[in-house]
Amino acid sequence: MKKYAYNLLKGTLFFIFLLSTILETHAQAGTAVLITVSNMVQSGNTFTYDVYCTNTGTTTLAIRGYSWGLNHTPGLSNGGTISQSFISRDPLLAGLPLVNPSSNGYTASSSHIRGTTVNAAAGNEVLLTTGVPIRLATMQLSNTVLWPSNFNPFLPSLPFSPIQVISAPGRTQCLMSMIVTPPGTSYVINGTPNVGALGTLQNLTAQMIPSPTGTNPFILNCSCLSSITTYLNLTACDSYTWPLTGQTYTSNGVYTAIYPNVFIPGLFDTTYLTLTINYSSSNTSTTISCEPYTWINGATYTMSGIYTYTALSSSGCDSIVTLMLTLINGVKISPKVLLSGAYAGAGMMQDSLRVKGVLPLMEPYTALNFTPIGCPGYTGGETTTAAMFAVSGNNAIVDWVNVEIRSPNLSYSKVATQNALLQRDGQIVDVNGGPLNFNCVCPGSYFVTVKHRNHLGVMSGSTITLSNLTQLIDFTTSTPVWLKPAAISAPRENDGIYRLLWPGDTRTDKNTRYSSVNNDKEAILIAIGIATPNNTLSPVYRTEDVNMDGRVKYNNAENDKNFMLNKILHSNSPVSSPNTILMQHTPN
Ligand SMILES: [Ca+2]
Ligand SMILES: [Ca+2]
Ligand SMILES: [Ca+2]
Repeated sequence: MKKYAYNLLKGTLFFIFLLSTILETHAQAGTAVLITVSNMVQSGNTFTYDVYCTNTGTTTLAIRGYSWGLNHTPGLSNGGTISQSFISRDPLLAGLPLVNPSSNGYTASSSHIRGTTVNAAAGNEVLLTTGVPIRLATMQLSNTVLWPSNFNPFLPSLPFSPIQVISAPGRTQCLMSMIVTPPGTSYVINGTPNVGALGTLQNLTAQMIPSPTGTNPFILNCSCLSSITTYLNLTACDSYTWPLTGQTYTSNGVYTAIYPNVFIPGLFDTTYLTLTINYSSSNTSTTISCEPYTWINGATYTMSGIYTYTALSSSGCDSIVTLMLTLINGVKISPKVLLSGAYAGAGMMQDSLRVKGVLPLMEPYTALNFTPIGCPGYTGGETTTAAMFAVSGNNAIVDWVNVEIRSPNLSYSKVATQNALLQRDGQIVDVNGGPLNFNCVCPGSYFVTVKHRNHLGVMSGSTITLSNLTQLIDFTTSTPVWLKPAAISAPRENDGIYRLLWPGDTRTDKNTRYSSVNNDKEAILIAIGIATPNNTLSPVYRTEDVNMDGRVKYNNAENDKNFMLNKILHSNSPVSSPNTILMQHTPN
């Protein structure tokens, strides 16, 4: 019995309704009451739950009677029949009328669970101390069959909707009969004015504790009751499409996915994704080079072009780099020489080797151990076509020659070489008949050398400025050529007007010698057979064919031995004899 409350507030009655959860937010001051439903405990085909009441305001209240209602999810009965009974309540409430003294408070047709008292007689009210939860009832629901498996009776749809304590058609929501002190005063109860003397009926909203989506949700018939909460950290480049949401994210953030638990219908799991987005980058560089260009990707480019390379940045994202490369297109030259062995006079040569069909389509110099130097991958081996050899007249091909571009410094090192074709008029062309293009040589000053397999080569007497405009280099005039130190023989043969390359180097060892060791005469004999010096090899393409008539002869008319000797004896170098040695005036 709470006489003090009765004496102060006799006859003053309030019915308190909390209309919505919004009003709950005002429940920290003034007059406010909170009803909570919690502590669901299952035992076979029964479960109990508690209903608590707390005076959450600052107004002193006394309770005279109370009722509540809960809607559960359809299907709870699982085909059976549900009944509800009162188990117990806080001993403080012993003076109030019992809950449901004459019925179980369950209505199957509306899935409604209800508890109700009648009001206590005036003077029997119970004081609700502010902030102290009082258990209004522990109730038990029983089913005639087992509950549905993994079933949440208070989870009607998604977990985002708070479990609402009831708004069932024809049913009163949670309500309590209250007495306030002091009497006869108007109060604002959760936003609704109440005049104590008249009394006002108001709805109360209860909330489930704990939340059905929390760590201990109301789930029947399941031992694995917890939702799964996952924290995920991911780093992606540019964007990330999260399979859990199907969304594509392009910026940093914490993203949430809520999705059904695969084991428990009605239970939802949550994953929090902390996403870091790094971005790809790209840039373009422009490079001009007159040499093969080796890029950051390790590749060496010998042609102008646009190249791209995809690397990984420090963040692990693509770093796309584009190279706009312009390569200088080398240098072009058009040298001119006359070979004494093939010389026909008047600045022209004969082309017996071509006429006799012994000229090879592939250059002979690589096989003679001339070192090919050029663009990356160049290994010599130039080939021409039968059509080139079908040309007659002044541009008919006499033979292959070897052309070198050499460094302007004293090393005279070879920068590039090319095997080319020599025309009857002395012009040297490439395998297609055009000027010689050294694609990988930068414009600049160079020495130029022309060599022949059985003639003594020459080098320009000074450096020549080369570019991609074809440079004529005429070794047939009196313009001085480079002189080899200590070499006493003339670098070229002088026919009075033209300069010719000395013939007779049958061994291709940069000299023409008729006598002594390693002389070029004996090579002729060896070629045709020492025991058969009168033999003739014909038609042949051989270095021993000094006069380039397609025959190798040691004796008799038009033999190569005497042709050689005749050139040596007329070399005047310094006083010619068969022992005179003609030297090639090139650095090597
Ligand atoms: Ca020509
Ligand atoms: Ca020789
Ligand atoms: Ca011959």
